[in-house]
Amino acid sequence: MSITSRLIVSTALAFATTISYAAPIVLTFEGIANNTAVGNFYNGGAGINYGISFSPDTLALIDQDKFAPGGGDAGNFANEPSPDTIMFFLNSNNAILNYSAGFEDGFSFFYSSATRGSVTVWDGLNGTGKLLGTLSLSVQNTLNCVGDPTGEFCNWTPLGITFDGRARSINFGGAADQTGFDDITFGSEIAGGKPKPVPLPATAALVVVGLLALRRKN
Ligand SMILES: [Ca+2]
Ligand SMILES: [Ca+2]
Ligand SMILES: [Ca+2]
Repeated sequence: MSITSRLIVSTALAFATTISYAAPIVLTFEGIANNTAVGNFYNGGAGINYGISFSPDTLALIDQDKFAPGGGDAGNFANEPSPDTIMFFLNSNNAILNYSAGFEDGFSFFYSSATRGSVTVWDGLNGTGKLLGTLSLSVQNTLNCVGDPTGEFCNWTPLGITFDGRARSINFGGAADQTGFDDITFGSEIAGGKPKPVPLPATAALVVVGLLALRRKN
């Protein structure tokens, strides 16, 4: 292999590294039973094991339209981003998400709220350490609504932030009881995650490499 072709190979590898990054993690809460604690569902439970745990008063809630009329104490919501399950906190003093491995770059979710509130991002576990960011929630749960077919918490707004450092916990205590969450997203400020980057087609990559090679000769 000549020095020229080694240079071309290293250029191609650099391209591959630049255009690939970890896909954001999105928690949809699908698969958790109605009025059941989220708890360790995503921490070695029945869901994907992300090492993400929720404090005890965190419940999954399923849209009441999924049940027969009068068929239980289910969710009064509509138009949830990923049907039919959302998450909410019963107790504002105990509304913590811990992500032991931590995450970077961004945090986001969809919410529907009947009260103003805030959600905070921390670099330590259990809402401790350095405050990395605050997301402010407004009262918007009934705005511009049509049901699916019914539910008063029918407007869901994406909300997200970017931050520096590595986050390990979220405190939802400023938004408990009157706020629903869905598609909680780690690693992106866009709720539900960014579209996956499209890898360069092989032919396009070869053209780029070829052009670089041509330029190097000049
Ligand atoms: Ca629904
Ligand atoms: Ca509904
Ligand atoms: Ca969902």
